[in-house]
Amino acid sequence: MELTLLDGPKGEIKLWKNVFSEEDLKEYHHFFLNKIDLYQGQIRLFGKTYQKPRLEAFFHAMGKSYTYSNETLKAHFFPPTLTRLRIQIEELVGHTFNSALVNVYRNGFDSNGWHADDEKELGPNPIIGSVSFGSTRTFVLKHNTTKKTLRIPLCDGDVLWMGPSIQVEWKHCIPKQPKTTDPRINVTFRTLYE
Ligand SMILES: O=C(O)CCC(=O)C(=O)O
Repeated sequence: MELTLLDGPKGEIKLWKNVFSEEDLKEYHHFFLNKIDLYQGQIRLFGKTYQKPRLEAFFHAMGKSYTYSNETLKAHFFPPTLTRLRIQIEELVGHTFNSALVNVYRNGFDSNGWHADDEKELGPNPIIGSVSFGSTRTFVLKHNTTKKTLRIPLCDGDVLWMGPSIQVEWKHCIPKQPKTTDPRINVTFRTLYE
């Protein structure tokens, strides 16, 4: 396991590589691709409704739903495997979370457009713990005013921590990567407040 502090946003991005054992990786892949109810949500753009280019599921410790991209995601309670992953991530990054958004990118044609995780339920300075499994995809961050851009390849078993200024000062996205044929799973652990 290694920790890389990325140059840039005040050391507020940390990346851990090779966090999981082979058995954990196998278990988490199987769990997220086969054992949870994935849902294809909708997004409204310029007055038209489209299917989101990825599958999602949302989990909250108290079953509290989450409104994101103008859509309310129904919450599931944490199943034991996801609780185990949450505790692993909390111990690694030193922060506790009460919810998790799972995104499954079925192949390189799935994507996630420019946004910040800045919904008001996340509080003024959200801290995010993001875990990736499966295909490597590039996570792109762009600063809101300087337009400085960081490209971070997120590989199987990587954990990315985004500190309190990131959702305020930067936007991020996962662009399409058409040569990628295999799925990628991303789990962002978050803290939702009342
Ligand atoms: O897939 C990723 O790495 C990012 C997911 C994301 O941007 C989000 O859940 O808000």
